[in-house]
Amino acid sequence: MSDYTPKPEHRFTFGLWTVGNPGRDPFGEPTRAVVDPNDSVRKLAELGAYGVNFHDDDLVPFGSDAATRENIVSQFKKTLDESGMKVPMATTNLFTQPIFKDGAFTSSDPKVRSYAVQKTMRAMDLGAEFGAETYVFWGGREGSEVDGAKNPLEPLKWFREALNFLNAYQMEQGYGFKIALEPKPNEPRGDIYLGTTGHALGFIATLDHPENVGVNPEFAHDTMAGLNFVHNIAQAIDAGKLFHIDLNGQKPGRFDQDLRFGAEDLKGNFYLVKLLEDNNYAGPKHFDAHALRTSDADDVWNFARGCMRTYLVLAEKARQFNADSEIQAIVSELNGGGASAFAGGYSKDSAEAIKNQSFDVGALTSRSLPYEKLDQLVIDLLLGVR
Ligand code: GLT
Ligand code: MN
Ligand code: MN
Repeated sequence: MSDYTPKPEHRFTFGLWTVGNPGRDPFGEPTRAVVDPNDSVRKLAELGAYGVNFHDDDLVPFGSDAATRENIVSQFKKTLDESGMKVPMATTNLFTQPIFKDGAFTSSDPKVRSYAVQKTMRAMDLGAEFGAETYVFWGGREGSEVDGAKNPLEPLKWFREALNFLNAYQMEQGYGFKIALEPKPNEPRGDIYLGTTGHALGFIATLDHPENVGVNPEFAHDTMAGLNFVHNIAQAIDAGKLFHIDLNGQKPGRFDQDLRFGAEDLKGNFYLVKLLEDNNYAGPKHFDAHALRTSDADDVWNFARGCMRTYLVLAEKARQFNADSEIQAIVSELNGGGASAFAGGYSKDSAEAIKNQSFDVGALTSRSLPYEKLDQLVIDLLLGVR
């Protein structure tokens, strides 16, 4: 029996807003008391997490005066020191306050856009005080319901201006952040700009300093769009842009459920963990999820334990997959063909050679692809009967 005890070296993190989620939803009041961030840190340390992440307003409530901010910050630093917990990522809340009702960086009001930039610079200062390495941009309100209201090219321009400005600010301050864009297709806006990981990757190439901008994909968000998260993460890794990841559970075609990691689509999550582990993903494994509204305060910690445990179990299953001789024989057989005739790149000679090459179309067509067999072996592995 393996040891599935989470340890700091696994780099599991939680947002203060995740374990602190009081169970409010659009139809109902909270079902749990608000949790003091210091208590969340102490409890998560006890459970073996590596660190916590926060929005500016999660730690220092919106509108706090300078003295209040000072007190909160010094107490929180003390708690982190005592517990050994880190703050690897920080972000800005640009969605709760009504001023952001029509967007922050993509509001058509230039004063709102400037205010959003001011709030983000201050939040970057706060994140840097805690040693954050990654700075996330989730544009929950950056979207529309009425596309007649603004030329859809403008929000892209405004978003780019804001990101370029803020990246220059943090570079000048010497914060050294890796900037990570977090896409989502919809909710709370009817449609959110740059709705998927692929959209974000395309947009990054248009920035002044694309080199330190990457993505923070979330399982729930790409799954809401009906996409294959594993493929999206592979594309982010291929582009050298997987700076951070939000792990959780989600059924396709629903609102953003933010369920416990592994609560849905175990097979998809298995391939996701395998991809991360096989490629030595070294960033934080952040659980952006929350306990069910039906949970009481104690059950929240069952939720947090469950996220980490399932990851570790799936990591072990990935090792088993890699060591299973029957599975590996099939995989090698399927992939044993070597390189294509054009893999070495274009030349006049190779073009000529391929043009003249003869192919046994019948034999190639009738090649056996025992995917059913392979998939059932994976099912047996995951169900623990292998
Ligand atoms: C919010 C959202 C998440 C983002 C957080 C970062 S806030 O909870 O649903 O997906 O990661 O801003
Ligand atoms: Mn989510
Ligand atoms: Mn998220």
